[in-house]
Amino acid sequence: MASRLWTVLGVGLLLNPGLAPPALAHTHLVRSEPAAQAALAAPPRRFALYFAQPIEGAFSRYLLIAGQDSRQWPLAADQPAVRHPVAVSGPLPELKPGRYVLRWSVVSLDGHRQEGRIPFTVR
Ligand SMILES: [Cu+2]
Repeated sequence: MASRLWTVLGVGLLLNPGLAPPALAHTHLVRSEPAAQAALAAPPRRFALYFAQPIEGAFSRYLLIAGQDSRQWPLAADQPAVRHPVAVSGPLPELKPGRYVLRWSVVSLDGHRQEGRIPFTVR
C-alpha cells in the first residue's frame, strides 16, 4: 500500500515538474553587477551575480576577459555564507578603460550547468 502511494507520487512529479521542490529547480541569472552592456564611468572594484535558485558554489567558475588583448583573469568569488548561495560576489582586478566580458559557469542543485557572458565597458 505504502509503495503504491510512493509510485503515484513519483508519477505525479514526473508529469508535473511544478510539484518538484523549488530547491531542485534549474537556475538562471537574474541580474549582475556590472550589468550586461553597462558602460561604466569608473572601473568596478567587484562583481556580483544574482541567481533565481541556489547554486553549487564549489563547481562554479568565473573568468574575466579583456576585449583588447584577450587577457584573462580567473576570478575568485568570496566564500559564501551558505553552502548553496543564490548570489556570489568577489573582487575584480584593476581595470583600465576598455571592453570586458565576464564569463560565468555555475551548477544548479539539479546538476545542470548554466553558462553566460556579461559584456561591459569601462570608459
Ligand atoms: Cu536544470
